[in-house]
Amino acid sequence: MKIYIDGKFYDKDEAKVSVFDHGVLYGDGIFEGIRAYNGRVFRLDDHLKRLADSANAILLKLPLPIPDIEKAVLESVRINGLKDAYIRLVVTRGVGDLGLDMRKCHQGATLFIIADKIELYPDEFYEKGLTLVTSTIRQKGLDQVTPSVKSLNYLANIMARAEATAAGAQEAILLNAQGHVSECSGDNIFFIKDGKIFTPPTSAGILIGVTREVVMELAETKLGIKVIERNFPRYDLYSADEVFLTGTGAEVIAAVRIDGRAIGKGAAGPLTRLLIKHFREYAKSSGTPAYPASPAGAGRPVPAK
Ligand code: PXG
Repeated sequence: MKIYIDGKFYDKDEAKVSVFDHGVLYGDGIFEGIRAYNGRVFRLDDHLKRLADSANAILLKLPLPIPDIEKAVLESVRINGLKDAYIRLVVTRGVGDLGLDMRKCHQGATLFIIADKIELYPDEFYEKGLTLVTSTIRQKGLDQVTPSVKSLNYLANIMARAEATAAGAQEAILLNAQGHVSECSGDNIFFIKDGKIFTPPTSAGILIGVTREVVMELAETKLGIKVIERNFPRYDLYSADEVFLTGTGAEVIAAVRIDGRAIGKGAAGPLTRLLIKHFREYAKSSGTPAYPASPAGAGRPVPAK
């Protein structure tokens, strides 16, 4: 495995950052989790836009212009010979003396990219659905560093996930300070009631998921259903016809048990199944190619969206 760090590729054992990196010392940095399907990087433009927005929000100057970061991502997939991949892109504040002052990081930000094989939920989870619990940990408020910044501070999410694991569940729901549902530890959440699809708005405190946006588009274009963004309490999940999660890792996946209650019929529902199907078809047929197109015209370059 070759890992990109600041313009060079290193073997896995040699790929290291300094103990003085403020990403390590303070969690001062941002990241993206991206997927490639069959040699094409899914929604790369959207991920890089979100990275730029996160950087701007935390006053971090990216070490490279976005087009150069895009090239580094594609090269990382290529050099590792990957077709289906999970790409982890991290930008830290870089090396600096001890202390919170970001001006200590004179050398500027560090960018590293890991491109690896992807680990997925077993197939049966897409049929049977996931079990969720509500975490005791509250979502960060909008008056804090907003959850829309994909920052290196994931402790709350990690603790919430540990609560889910301890309860025999796969994911944890985070309520915000108002008691509204925001999102899960690593996924956005939706519910379906009477043929309508609902999801929390960005003002509930969520990561604006790339998969969330794709699913909202697919729901509209393929199912003819507009997704309604509104605040809602857990009650709306308990009494929903279907609940599903979206995320780069999980894609679209049903949630069939929440806090001990069965949701709908207790298995992946019909609209969720349709969305899973449309999402997979779309994911396979789109994305930015990491490899040059073959001469026969197979795998012609496809626009990034
Ligand atoms: N909410 C949170 C808190 C997330 O971390 C999502 C929603 C879904 O966003 P996307 O853009 O993926 O649709 C996430 C995404 C990892 C990993 O390595 C985590 C995510 C994505 C990919 C990998 O744990 N979280």
